[in-house]
Amino acid sequence: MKRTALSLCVAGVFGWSSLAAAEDVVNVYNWSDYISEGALEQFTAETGIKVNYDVYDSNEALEAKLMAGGSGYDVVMPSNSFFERQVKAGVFQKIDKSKLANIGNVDATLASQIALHDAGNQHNVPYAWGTIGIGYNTKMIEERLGTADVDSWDLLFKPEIAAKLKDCGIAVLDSPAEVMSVVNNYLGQDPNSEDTKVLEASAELLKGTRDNIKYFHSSQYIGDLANGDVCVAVGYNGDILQSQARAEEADNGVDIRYVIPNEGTLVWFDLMGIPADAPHPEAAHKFIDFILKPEIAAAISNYVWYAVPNTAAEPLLDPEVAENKGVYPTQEVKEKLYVQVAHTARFDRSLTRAWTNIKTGR
Ligand code: N2P
Repeated sequence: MKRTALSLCVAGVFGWSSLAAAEDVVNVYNWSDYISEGALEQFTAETGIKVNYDVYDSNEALEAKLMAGGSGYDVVMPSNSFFERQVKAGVFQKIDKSKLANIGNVDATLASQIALHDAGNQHNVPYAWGTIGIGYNTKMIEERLGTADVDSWDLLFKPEIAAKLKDCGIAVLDSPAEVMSVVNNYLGQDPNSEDTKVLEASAELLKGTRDNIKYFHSSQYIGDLANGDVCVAVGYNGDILQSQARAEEADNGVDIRYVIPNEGTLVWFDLMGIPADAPHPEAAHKFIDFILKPEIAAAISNYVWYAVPNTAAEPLLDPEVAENKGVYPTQEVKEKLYVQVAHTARFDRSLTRAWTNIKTGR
């Protein structure tokens, strides 16, 4: 699933300048496990443009590179709340929609929500969207809790319950802004709160269950859940469903389920943007337009188990994906989802400190 054609670190050292004039290459930096097999080869076959593809698993890591400038990337996919402040910081250039023959395929309802993060959607085209929830191994949970029906964040946030799962392994996303918003929401607070007292209370809650958590990482749990090396993962929906599919394929007796807890959770949108200093903006527009093709968007959704905001792709979705409530949630569940807005830089510093303390058990 992963494809790292050329190390962008090497490219960063030597610079892209010699390639800048010729738009026969595009440097794409995307989330890991987030594209269908063969899509990049198909793009190259159709356009003659070679794709340098590299992956990340953290908004914070991506943002550090973008804010520093000179990343060398042509297309990147931050989540909405991060995109919002990156636009404000001048990270992105405007997208020339007249170059996108397939822009009409974008789901208009979602686009109007996303416009709250980028006025007029001038700098973004949405790639995919999803939720954070709980992935778990039904057998291991049933053995320890007497039931495989999980419907609450209590599984993690009530230390007396989490302690029973410590031996089989709990993994949590290493994603401070997202995970803390989930904790705020669980505690009945505004998930977007920047109140220091709220941050302290949420940090305390996590510290209280820290000892039960095996690790914080934002992609390792896909393999670990599928192999039975962890029994619970607080993760991204599609990654957990990929893990479920991997276990089924391996026929290894591992049964994985994804649940959106009834207290509600975060819904995020990953948005394609072209950095202001992108060396190949023409090629970037072509890549974005390619992703918007109905058959490509559908192939991505079918392969990675994330929802795509592409109306024309809907008829092409596999029924097991289209009808999966973990991918395309019901209206009732949608009403329990909240959207994250951009944090101020000041709050972010407190959040980073709190998160480091939680992870290191201080
Ligand atoms: C893919 C994770 C994508 C979702 N591995 C994060 N927004």
